[in-house]
Amino acid sequence: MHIGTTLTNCIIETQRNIKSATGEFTGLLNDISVACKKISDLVDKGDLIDVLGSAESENVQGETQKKLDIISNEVFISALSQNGHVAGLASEEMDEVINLPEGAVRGHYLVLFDPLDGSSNIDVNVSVGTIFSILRAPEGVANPRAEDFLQPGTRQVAAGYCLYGPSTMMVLTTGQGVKMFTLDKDIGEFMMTKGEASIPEDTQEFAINMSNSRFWEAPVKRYIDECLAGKDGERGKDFNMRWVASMVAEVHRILQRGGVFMYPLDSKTMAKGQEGKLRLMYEANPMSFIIEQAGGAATTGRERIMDIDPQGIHQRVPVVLGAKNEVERVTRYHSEG
Ligand code: AHM
Ligand code: MG
Repeated sequence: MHIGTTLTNCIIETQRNIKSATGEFTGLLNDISVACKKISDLVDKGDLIDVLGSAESENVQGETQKKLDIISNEVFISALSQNGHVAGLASEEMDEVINLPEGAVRGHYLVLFDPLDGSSNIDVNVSVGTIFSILRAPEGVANPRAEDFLQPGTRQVAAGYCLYGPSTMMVLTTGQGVKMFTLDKDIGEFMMTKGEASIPEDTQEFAINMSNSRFWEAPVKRYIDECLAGKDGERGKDFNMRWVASMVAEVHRILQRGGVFMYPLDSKTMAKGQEGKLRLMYEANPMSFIIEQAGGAATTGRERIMDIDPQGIHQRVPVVLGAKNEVERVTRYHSEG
């Protein structure tokens, strides 16, 4: 597969190498790319078509929904439920898992997604994205229940995100490395612009919401303090910091130029009965799959994210991901207490 090939061709070529492939997975990735193109178009038009601002409703997690959260969710569900490629869907914006209407053709896959991650950024014209995780559906189940979706990240068949930034980019893994595609809006196709993303093992750049520092646990404080001490401290080198507040943009930066991203456990979220901010099934797991496939690592600080046995569709977990040596250091600090 060469730079400049279309996402569609790339998916077809991958399918050719799998003897038992039926074309269903290819069809599913195509449905996802169509949904992302539609969302990209809505994000582009923004205020021109009155899609910005709050919808004045709350999702299951008690977060205020933006108009575009709701519209993107509808776009994704409609693009994925009509072509017989999925058995069921689960979304950040929906309390329950989504079953297909009676009579609709069922496929063999389950897709979990966050239709518009980082949507607090949407009204200020900063990058947002769609994240998705693809799992196999259990055989012979017409209407999968939540339990059927609760598979560890290691069972993901594919994962990806679409970043709506200055360019719209689709980043995808099927477990054989990470490929990047840029949307050519003139011809409506995602074109491959990077065949093999790879994250350097070391870095001098970290991303964390510093305003939460007083709520962090000691190991995270220790790690960040050492980064801030720079050349004069333990690490003997200066660090730079970035925080977009849009996980898709942070992960994309790490894939492009390295770094470490953390949304650790903190006493603020614990007080709300939550184990972290980010959601395991449609944020942490797909991003961990991508990061690991690019040579990085992803843990909660205590365990590998993709090994977690999920307990709920909307379960939250602490996240530390990116440059392997940095993630290992943070994990070591947790084990040292
Ligand atoms: P969302 O799914 O409601 O958009 O929340 C997830 C986002 C992540 O993209 C980002 O890393 C984080 O929330 C930002 O949190 P904060 O506002 O605390 O900086
Ligand atoms: Mg999100």
